[in-house]
Order: sequence, then C-alpha cells, then structure tokens
Amino acid sequence: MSKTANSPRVIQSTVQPDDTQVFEAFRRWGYLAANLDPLGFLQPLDYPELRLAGEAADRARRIYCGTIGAEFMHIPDPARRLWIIERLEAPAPEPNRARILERLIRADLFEQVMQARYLGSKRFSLEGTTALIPLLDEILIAAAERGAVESVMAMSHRGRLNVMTHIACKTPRDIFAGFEDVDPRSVLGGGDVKYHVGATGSYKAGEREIAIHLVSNPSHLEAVDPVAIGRARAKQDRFGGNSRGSQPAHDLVLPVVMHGDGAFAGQGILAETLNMAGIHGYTVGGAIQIIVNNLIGFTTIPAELHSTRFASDVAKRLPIPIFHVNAEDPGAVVRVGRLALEYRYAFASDVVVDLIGYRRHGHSEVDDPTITQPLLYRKIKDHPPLWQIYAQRIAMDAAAIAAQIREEYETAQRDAGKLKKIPALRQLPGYWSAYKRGRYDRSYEVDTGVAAEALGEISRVLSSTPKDFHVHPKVKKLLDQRAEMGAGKRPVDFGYAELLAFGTLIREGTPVRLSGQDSRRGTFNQRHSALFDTEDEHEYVALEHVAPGQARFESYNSTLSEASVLGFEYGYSRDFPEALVLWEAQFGDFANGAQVITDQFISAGEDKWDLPSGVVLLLPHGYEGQGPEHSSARIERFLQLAAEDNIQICQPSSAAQYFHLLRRQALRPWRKPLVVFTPKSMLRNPAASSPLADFSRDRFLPVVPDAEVATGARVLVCSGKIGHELRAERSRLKNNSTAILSLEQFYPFPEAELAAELARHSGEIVWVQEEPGNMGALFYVVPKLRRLAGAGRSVLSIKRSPSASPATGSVKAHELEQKTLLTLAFST
Ligand SMILES: Cc1ncc(C[n+]2csc(CCOP(=O)(O)OP(=O)(O)O)c2C)c(N)n1
Repeated sequence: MSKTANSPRVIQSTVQPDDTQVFEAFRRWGYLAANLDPLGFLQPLDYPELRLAGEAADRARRIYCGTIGAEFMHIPDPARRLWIIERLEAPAPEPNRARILERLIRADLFEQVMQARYLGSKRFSLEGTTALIPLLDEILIAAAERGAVESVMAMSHRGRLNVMTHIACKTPRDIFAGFEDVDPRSVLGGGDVKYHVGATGSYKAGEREIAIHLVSNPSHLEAVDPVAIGRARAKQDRFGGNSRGSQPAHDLVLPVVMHGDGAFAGQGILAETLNMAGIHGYTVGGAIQIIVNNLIGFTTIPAELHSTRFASDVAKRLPIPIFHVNAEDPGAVVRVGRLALEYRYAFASDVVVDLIGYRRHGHSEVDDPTITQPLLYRKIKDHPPLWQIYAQRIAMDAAAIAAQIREEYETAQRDAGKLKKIPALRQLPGYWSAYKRGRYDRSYEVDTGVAAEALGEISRVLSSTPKDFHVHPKVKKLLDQRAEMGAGKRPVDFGYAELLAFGTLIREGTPVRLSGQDSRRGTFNQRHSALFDTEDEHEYVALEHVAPGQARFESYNSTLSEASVLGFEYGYSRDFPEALVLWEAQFGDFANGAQVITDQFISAGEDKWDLPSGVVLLLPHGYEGQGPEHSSARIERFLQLAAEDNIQICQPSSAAQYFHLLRRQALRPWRKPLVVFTPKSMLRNPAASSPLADFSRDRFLPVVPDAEVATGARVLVCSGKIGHELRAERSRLKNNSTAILSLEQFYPFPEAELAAELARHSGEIVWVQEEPGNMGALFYVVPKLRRLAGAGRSVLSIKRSPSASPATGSVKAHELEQKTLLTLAFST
C-alpha cells in the first residue's frame, strides 16, 4: 500500500464557513489544539478542521485553544452545551491573584520543607501540580455560596499531605508528626502509613465553613471512589434524602474525587463508579472528578498508560463535560474550578477537571526519575516552581511572604519533634457516639425476638396489595402462603423470614437499605421486596407501608458490578450506623470481584484507621450441582481474614436463625461487618423453614443443638445446608446414636457454646463439609475442634477431595459426590 493511501484524508470544502460554523468547529475540536502542557510534551494538534483564518477564527482560537481545553460537544443535551458555551465565550472573570499566589506559595513550600527535613521519607509531593490547592479553594468557595456544608473528598497518595494541611486544615505540625513516628507502640500490627489515613476538618470558604471529610484509603488506586460516593450519599440521606425538601440534599454535600492520570485511565472500578452517577439508588447529584495529571505514572509514560490522547477519555461514557486546564495558568485553573462547580449544581452532573502539570521529583522522593526519563527530568530540574512563575507574571514581590510561610513551616516541624503522641487527624461524626467498635462483649447482646401478634400485623401488610393492584398469579400464590406463614398456620420460609426481619426493624425505627444485582425480586424468586403490576408495571413496595412513622426501606437493583457497589454500600454504612445496610452478591463466588473492598476496607478498615462499619454481605452459598461458579462463596477466604473480632461470619441454617441474625446486626450497639452465607436450595427446603414461635424466642444461636439426639455416641459438626441432608440421611438409616450440631457462626468463634454441646455427646467428632478439602471451613474449624476435644477424643473430617476448582460442572457427578459424603458421614 502506498504511503498516501494511509494518511488521513482531509476534505477541503470550497465554501467559506460563516462565523457560527467557525465557532462550532472550535467548540467541538478546540481542546485538541489547546496549550495544556506546561512543559510542552503534549503538543497542541494541528487539527485540520481548525485551519481557519479570519477575525472569528482568531477570537474562537483564543477562547478554545488557550490554556483551557473544554470537551463538551459530545453532550447530547443542547441546553447543557449552551450553558458551557455562554460561560466560556464570556470575558473571563478577574481572579483573586493575591489569594491564588499565597496558596501556591504555601503548597510549594510545605513540600520543600518536608523534602529538606525528611529526606528519604516517602511523601508523594504535589510539586508540578500545586495549582490543585487554589483549584480546591475556588471549588469550595463556590460550593459554600450554593449552600454546601460538607464535602466528602477522596484522593490517592499524590499531594495528600498537602491537601490535608491546606484543605482539611490539619496543622502542619500534626502532619509533620507522622514523619517523626513518635509513638510506634500505639500501632503495633495496625495503623497505616501517613499518606493513606483520612482527615476531618473545617475549611473557611469565603464567609462560610465547609466540613471536610477526606476519606481514608488503601494503596489500591481508585478503590476509594465508590466508598467516597457511598459516604456522600449517606450524608445526603441524613439531610433528608435526595431531592427532598426545599434545598435538595445533594446541594448540601459535595463529593470531590481526585485521581492520578494513570489510575484514572486504567482502573475499572472508576468506570464502574462513574456508571452509577445517574442511577436513582446511587446518585449524589454529581461529583467533581479531578485528575491531578502529571503525565506520568510511576515510571510509565502516557503512551503506555492509555490508548487515547487524554487520560480522561473513560469519563466519556457519561454525557459530562471534561475541562482540561494547563496547571501553570492558575487563573485559568481557578476559572475552571468555578465553572465545574456551577455546572454540577446546575445539572446535578459529574464534571471532570483534568489539571495538567508535571511531577517535580520521582514517583516518591526516594525514587530517581532520571533513570527512565532523563530528558524530561533535565527539563524539570531547571523549571522554576509555579509560585515564582506566577508572582513574576502578576508582577508581585512574593519574597517576604514566602520567607514568612517558610518560617511558619519550619517552626511547625520543630514543634512536631517535641510531641509525645501522633495527633489524631480525624474524628468520627457524632452519630457514631451511640455505637461500639473494637472487641466483642457479651453485654452487647439484645433480645431479637418479636411477639407473634406484632409479626401477624406486619405480615398482614406484607402479604397484601392495594385493591386495584394487579398481582402476578405466581406472586399471588406466594402472598397467600405468606399470609398463612404470618398467621402461624404454616412454617415461615427463608424469603419471608428476611422480609419479616426488615419489616420489624423499620417498624421499630431502623432504616434498611439493600442493594445487589436483581435484589428487588431476588435472584431465586424468593424476595419480592417490590411487586410489579401485571397491567402497567407500576410497582408496590409493601415495606414502605408497614406502620405510620416507620423508618425508610430501600431496595435497589444494582448495576452489574461487585467492587463499586460493595464499595458504595460499605461507604454508606460508614455514615449511617443507624441503618441496616446490605449488599447482596448474585452468587457468593462473585464476591471475589470485590475482593479489594473486602480485603482493604471491610476486614482491615478498623485495624488500619479505627473506622467501624456494620455493612452486611449476603453471599448465596451451597453445593447444588450448579457448577464451579455457582456453588461456593469461598468461606475459607473470609475465615482467613478474621482476627481481632474484625468481622462476623455466619451461616444460618433456618429461617428463624436468619431473622434473628439480621435483627441482631441492627439492634446490637456493636457495629461490625457481617458476612452471611445465604441459602439457595434451602430457600425451598421445608426442613429449613421455621415455626412462627421461633421468631419470638430470644436470639440467634451460634450453635444449634441436636433436637432429636440428646446424647449421641458420635457427633457430626457441620454448617449450612449439609446439616439438613445429614439429618435426612440419619432418619433414612434409622440411626439414633449420631448427633448433628450446626455451627451457625464461624467467627467470632462460639467456643463456649460449642464446647457445651460437644460435652453432651461422646465418641468421635467429625467435621462434615460439602466443600473440597482445600476449601471451606475445614482448616479453620478442625484445629479448634481438636483443642475442644482434648486428648483421647478423635476428630475426623469428611469433605470432597481437594480440587483446583470449587465444584464439578456435572449434575450427576455432583449427586454422586454428595451421596458419598453422606455415606461416609455415617460410616464409622
Ligand atoms: C491498583 C493499584 N495498582 C498498582 C499500584 C502501584 N502504584 C502506585 S502509584 C502508581 C502510579 C500511579 O500513577 P498515577 O495514577 O498517574 O498517579 P501519580 O503517582 O503519577 O500521581 C502505581 C502503579 C497501586 N497503588 N494500585
């Protein structure tokens, strides 16, 4: 093929465009020819559609190809495009230059003092993108003018300490104390590095104050995004819910999420989070997304980080504006900040600000960047700090103020060295004061039983529909059965036990929020938290009509995502301890798509950051011949995460047990994440249903004793659905000497309860599980059983053979395996 055949063809029109067409071209493509990179590596494109001459073209070029590159013509709504056009084409407002300069000096000198004093410590300097500080200042001032009272902020390592000081308003002394590491004994085995911990503070934004919550985050880039959005949503709901009242709640709480350019382009959890932005159950009325873009990720250049010209392109999945801005034009940066904020308030939309600068040092300051980018860093070495460039540009002598600020930071550094303890940088909000964290204590227990009369009243609401509502015939049958369950005329099944738990809780004042894929109906057709009219599909949610003055009930079908949805619900639980917040996996094994959230936040958050959560994970689990991916919720992985009473791990084997477990989670003052292995076939197994009377007994039993064999000569210990199968096999064999105990709470381990039950029986103890020998609770339970058994009493185990995949894909092979398990369990 010839070379010319490959070059882009430019169609030259012979017709001269009029002024409107000229402007349209620049509005659409101008950002590609804008001057965005202070060091000039991201060269403006010589874009064919912009090769236009004349007065209109010159004017349009000044607006659209300067230091602001506005990408917005992909937004389908003309009103939104016009809104942006009107503002960009109006004269730029005069910035408060002295204020900007002072912030730039502070941001730069803060880093410089740390570099001088703590050489060899990691801090991830902001130098090269210090315009972030005046950008956030302007955003917060404009937000306060619109009534914002809180801002939930999230960011990774880059410039975090700078933001903590200058935006969350922690004193430099308190930040420097982290480098002094004055009290290592207080955090043995726990705590986190200083550039991950959160901060709370108050920012003076013009005449008003905005409370700042900088969210604690792990090293895993972007994992904090959905957590921050969930936290913002919870805070908005605390103010009365989205779009309720005269001042919509989303006006009051502003989410600001900051990203690196590499992370923004690369991490799927951000794409998942952006996808939730406009969805009713998850919206926060728009977040400001800022890319702190230094055109490098560790040692990797943009061409290796994204397939597109800009890191921001993943945000184009949403119809939202992207404002690229040259970080070395602070006036333009501040202008973009206000524009972005006003757009968010005008349209309840996300906005992206792509702040393009450079990185003065290596990835961290202990890293030598000249090894991989020698030319770039030669150029950066000779490049003056932004405050000096800006002071010169606006003809201000900044030497005196710089000296005074430097002295301020040096004094703070000396004071930090004298501290005996590292000061706490954040405080839990007041709504946490009624709740306990840390170790479990028996005094936290409460009765969770509900009188039959109250259950009957709630059931009457849950099992009926408004007069003119057309119920699906299958649902009608279920509602009739539920009416009988609530009246004590038939055992209550798992699905209804859950709705009764929700119904009783909201009646008593505990809000309930449930989200997951297809959770409203329930993957297994078991829940029906919302009913759909067969004639017009309008919906009816009986749980919204349980009693006057009841608490809120919400159930949402989530997007097809695990990480971001679980992250969101974890975040929500962090700011709504009064509520029962549940995330449901479609099948338990899909929870591994959210592993980062489980590992980094749910199980370790309290240990690292002293931040509690009561989030509940519902993970369908059980071996039913559905193949490798629909069988196991990977009990073993959660057990491995358990220590220091950080989480609760339970598998209730009956409807009443599930009811008490959910109510216990909400009613105990102890806030701890709860992982529940939930049923599939047990949903329809009559043996797993419970008489209504069991809902009135006092509480959840961590160990369910054997109701038939009081003193067995042998004892099987198991958990979940296999217990029902073992009991059925026992009665088939007419065996009355083998006791079966069901372990319903794995962690915290109910040692006393289990020991008492084991003591009632004699002979060998056998742990029976459905999972292969390298999975399930075996590795966790058997050593504990051995300890409880003591010398002379043997402990054996029955399980599937160790296997690389959790389960067979063949139904027949599954049945054969299951039969063998049961046979072995009763062979001595
Ligand atoms: C999920 C994840 N993968 C890898 C890393 C390791 N890592 C830390 S910083 C970094 C580069 C980030 O680049 P960028 O997002 O551009 O931010 P910058 O450090 O340049 O500000 C990498 C790869 C990480 N922290 N998280």
